[in-house]
Order: sequence, then C-alpha cells, then structure tokens
Amino acid sequence: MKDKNCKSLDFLLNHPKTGHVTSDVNTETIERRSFSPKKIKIFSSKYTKIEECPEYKFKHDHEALKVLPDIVNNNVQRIIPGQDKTESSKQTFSKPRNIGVVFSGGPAPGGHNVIAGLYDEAKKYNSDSKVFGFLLGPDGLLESKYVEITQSLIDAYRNMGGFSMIKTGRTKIDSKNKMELSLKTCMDLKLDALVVIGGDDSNTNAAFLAQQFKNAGIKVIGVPKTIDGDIQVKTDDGQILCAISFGFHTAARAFSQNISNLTTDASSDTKYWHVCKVMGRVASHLTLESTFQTHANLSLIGEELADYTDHQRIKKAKKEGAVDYTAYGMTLRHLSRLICDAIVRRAASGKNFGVMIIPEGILDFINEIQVFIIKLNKIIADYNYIHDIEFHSSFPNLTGKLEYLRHIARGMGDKSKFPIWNLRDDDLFNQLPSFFQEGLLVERDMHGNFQFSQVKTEKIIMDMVKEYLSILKEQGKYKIGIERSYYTSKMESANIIPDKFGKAIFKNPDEKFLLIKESIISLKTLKQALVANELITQEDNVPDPIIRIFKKSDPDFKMQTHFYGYDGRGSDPTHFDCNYTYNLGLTAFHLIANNATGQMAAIKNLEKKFDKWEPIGIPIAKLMHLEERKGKLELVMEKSLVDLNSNAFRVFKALRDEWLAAESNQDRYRRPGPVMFTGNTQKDKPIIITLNSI
Ligand code: FBP
Repeated sequence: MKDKNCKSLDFLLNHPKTGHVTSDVNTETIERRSFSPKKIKIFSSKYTKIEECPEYKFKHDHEALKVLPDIVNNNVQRIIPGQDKTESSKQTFSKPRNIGVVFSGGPAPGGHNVIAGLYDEAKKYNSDSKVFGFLLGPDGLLESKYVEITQSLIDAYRNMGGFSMIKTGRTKIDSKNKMELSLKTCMDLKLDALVVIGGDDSNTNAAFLAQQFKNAGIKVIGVPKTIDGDIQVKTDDGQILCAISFGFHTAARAFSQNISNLTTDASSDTKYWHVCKVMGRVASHLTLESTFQTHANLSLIGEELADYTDHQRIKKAKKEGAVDYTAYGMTLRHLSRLICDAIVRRAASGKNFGVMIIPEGILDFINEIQVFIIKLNKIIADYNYIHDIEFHSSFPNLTGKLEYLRHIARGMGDKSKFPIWNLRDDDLFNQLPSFFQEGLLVERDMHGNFQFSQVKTEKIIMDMVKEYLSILKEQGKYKIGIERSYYTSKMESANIIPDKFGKAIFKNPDEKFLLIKESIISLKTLKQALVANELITQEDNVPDPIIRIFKKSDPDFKMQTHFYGYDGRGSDPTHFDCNYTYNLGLTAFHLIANNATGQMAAIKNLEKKFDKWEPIGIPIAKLMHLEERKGKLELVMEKSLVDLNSNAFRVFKALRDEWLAAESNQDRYRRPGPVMFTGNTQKDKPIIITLNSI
C-alpha cells in the first residue's frame, strides 16, 4: 500500500535540500578553492632579477660535462628585487609569453598550485601571456596534446589534490626522435619556456630538454615533485637548499592518519599486529615521517638495513681465523628475526598486538634481493635490446620466464665466461615463492626503475616472520606476559596459593609481567611441571585457573596488512604543501622571466618560518650522477636517501625503543589527525625537516 507521506521522486529530486547534499561541491571544496596561499615577500616586488650564487658548490659527474655542456656550469640562482632593472629589461620581463607545463610521474598533492602560481604570475605581468598544459604527461608533449589553461579551469583546481586537471604519465623522453618531437611541439606553440613538474627522473628529463632546447631559446625549468621525499638538495658542505619535495608532507600526513587509527584499533581489541607498507619506491623518508607522526611500535628504515653489520658473526669468524663476508648487510632471514624479536618483546609485557611500518622499497636494501633485481634488470634489458619483441611479451607467464632463466643458467644464452645468471642463482631463485618470483620479474618502468609498488613486500617478510614465530613458540620463547596482579587475584579467588604455583610455572615470578617457563609449551608439559614441583599428583587434574593462565599466555599471532600509497598521493594538500607549491609556481615564472634554464625551482629555508623562505633556482645538471638503469649506466638526478647521520634518524633511533613499549606497559601513540584545511594547521610541516634543521 502506498504511504500517504511518500513524496513523488520529482518532488524529492527538485527539493533544495536534495540539491545541497548531493552536490559535487561541499564546504571543504569551496573553502579550498577560495584559499589564497601566502606569497613570499619578494614576489610583491614589481620586478625581480637573478643573483648568481657560485658559493654553493656541488660535486658533479664528469659525464654531465660531456652531455649537458650548456647547463652544467649553471650556478644556484637567488631571486632578488629587480626595481633597478633598465627600462628595456623591465619591458622584456613583462613581455607576453607562452609557457608550457607538464606533470610527469606519480601524482603528488599540490601540483595544481604550481600551475596556479605560474599562471597567476604570467597573467599578472602580461594578460596576453598564455599557459598550455600538456595532457597525460610527457606523451602530451610528444603528441602535441594540450589545453590552454584558463582562469575558470585553474580556479576549479586551486588547492586541490591530484594531477587530474591535465593528468600525468611516466613516458621518458629518451631518444633523438622524442627530443625532436618535443622540440617541434614547443616551437609550434611558440613557447618561451617549458616547466616540468616531476621527480628525479622527470627532472633528469628536464635537464636533457634544457640542453636540447638551448639553441632554440626555449627555457626548461624543473619543479621538485614526489611524495617519496627523495628530492632533497644539499651543497657539498651540507647547506640545505631544498629540504623536501612537494607532496611529501601531505602524503605522510594522510598515511599517518590511517596508521594512527590502526594504533587506536589495535590497542582497543588487542589481538592484531597491523603491518602497514607505505610508499617510497626506494628511500624510506615516508616511513620515517609516518613514524614520527604516529609513534608506531616498529618501523623499518631500509637505509639502516643496508648498513647492517652482524658483529656476532664477525667475532665468530675471527675466532676461527676467517672472514665472514655474509656478516655485512641484511638478509631477509635476519630481517624477519629482528621483527620477531620486537614482537616477542612486546608480547612478554602483555601486548601481543601493535602497529609496524614497512617501507615499500625495503627489498632494495636487502643484499640477496638487490643482487636478483640488478641481475634481472640486466637480463631483461639485454633481451629487449637483442630481440624484436619485449621480454614480457615473449614470456607473458611465469613458467616461460623461469624457463628462459634456466636456459641462461645452463650457459645457453650468455656465451661469456661468467654468465650473469648461473645455476646457483637459478636454484636460489627457484626456492622463492612464485608470487615473489613474479614480483621480481615485474616489468620495469620506462625509466628502468623496479616497480616496488607491485610487489607484495609485506607478504614476503611477514610469511617468514610467521614461520619463525612458530619456531619460537615451539621453543617456548614466544609467550604473552601475564600481569602479576591479575594472576594473584585469579589464584586467590580460586583458593590457590599464588606463590607456590608461580615458582613452578613462571621463569620470573617476581616481575610485573610473568612469563611461563620455556619448558612449558603444552598442557602436558604444564602438568609435568606441577607434578615435578609436587603441587599435584599424576592422578590429579591441573587446576582450571592455572589452565586459563597458561592459555592466556599462549600467543596466537594474528596480523592484518595494509598498503598506503595511492590514497595519500591523491589527498588534498596540507597548508604547507599549498603554500609551498604556489610559491614554486611563482618561482618558476621568475626564473623564466629572468632567462634561467636547466634549473630546478626551489624554496630555500622551507624548514624555517614562512618569512624566511627564499625562492631559488638549483642547477639540475650538478645533481646528476651515473646510475645503473636497464642494465646500463645512465646519467640521472641522484635520489636522496635517509641519512643515518641526520638528526631525524638519530632521534628516531633514540626513541624507537620507547615507541616499541616492550618493557613498559605504556604505548606512546600520537594522533596527528586528518589532513585539515580549517583550524590551526597553518604552521604544520614535515617533522623530519624540522629535526634536520636543528
Ligand atoms: P614519483 O617518483 O613519480 O613521484 O612516484 C613515486 C611513487 O608514488 C612511489 O612511491 C611508488 O612506488 C610509485 O610512485 C608507484 O607508481 P605507479 O603509479 O606507476 O604505480
């Protein structure tokens, strides 16, 4: 029967409340779009000029001298007031310009504001200036696919996350033909300059384009983007020029909100270990920052593992008059033991739960895996070079790939004396689970990078952890500590004398958390202990309260895995990233208007208060070095890894035991909360850059 109060669908759909609550635009979006980021003071000067800063020195690679001769001698450039410019240079500064902009690589929060800053400044100096956005990353440049950025387009994306306005891609401009196509697109559009917003590989691309476009008079400026935080620039003498790439802060905060929620859940129902893998293709900066934000119980920093030395092994070998080369660097097995050690320690103080953070790129720091990655890179690259068809197309499934490897191992592929893949490699590789083999054989990206985001790193590590934990359990070493007050009250209420039984079953009867003796690993061994201590006879049953205590101490390791990456990458930017990126856009414009090329726009003093921020240009060519890519050495911008001597790492190392909270009962979780645009969040910035600036 029809309800008399039921409104017609038409009425419902046309009701203003329906319109309001189902609109695509909510209060947060309106607020974001209308927010005006703060501008660095220099940008209120009518004109600017460039001051060369040769005092900032870098060791650069000789290869850069050869292949980037026109930009390798660039200095760091500081943007300073330029009121004293000549009339003609003021006119040149304000001339109408066509500027192209392209996103390259994975999205990072704040990218739209770089374009907003660039657009606003270009229009401020000359309303006839135009900004063109190339679509879908470098492909847009190659295929001449672009849109003209308009006021309404940019206004819809101000302070909003993602790169959706013009989208992005990972194509590498790595051939003469692609260089020529890019140049043609830029010349057809009569571009004065091209701005490449990207990570280390994209800034590498920007440097090569700058060199290539030099004669055509088209300037190329890079912008440091990547949530991974691995673009950090320091001079040779340690002065910080670029503390962090944009997008890092937001992504870390977004991950941390989720991780922090897990610490709350874990400590509420006390039954899971949450294993959180966070993005960071190689460097572990995001893990370090998320740890500072949340005080998670256990975090692995890849760079620390690479540096690991097993002193016990060295000692043992020395005694035997030998050298144990395997003592240097971390193995997967050893890593799983370190994790187990932390789990066992927490369990001993009654906490068989916790939250751990694993960096996505951790395997790159594990010796045995790194060797596989390097060898497979070379094998795949060689195959692609020799054959007319790509390795992954020739061998679409794992069986085919494994057969090909075996074929090389038997010496049928590589005729050289030392084949890159030998029978030992093949045997070791075949001992790995197939999902891991598949992961290691995954297709490399265009830049030759191993795609860690596609490997179930957490599964590989945690499978080993589970296996080892069950061994420790069998050995009686993995037990949940029982709070003494709890034990005493349970015994007393059952009229059992706690001390008498306590001495028989616990190895530390006087401690706050009681641990059942290692020899007691089953109800049978429990009974034996009580009989041996003459507390019961062979015919008696073990008292129920004692059985309950035993069961309570018997751990069941349960875990949940989580991957934080794409979600944080797509988050709307924090205030820090909004202000940072808008000023990067302004900086890019001022570098262009002052004729710079081959430079990366950057903000010096990011780690300090906003009024100390300084816009600069950093010579990209001087940040490059030779690196193995697709089995060959290539000149690329060097990634910045976690520095084990940095303040941030040293503070983490000093505090991590407190955060593990193994010996105390007190977890020290921190709640960073969500990425907010309202409230007092204006001054928040990455914790690692604050620490590193002390
Ligand atoms: P960029 O270096 O391009 O900024 O990308 C970084 C990143 O977010 C990594 O953290 C992650 O491993 C990778 O992108 C994932 O890439 P894809 O989008 O190709 O899956």
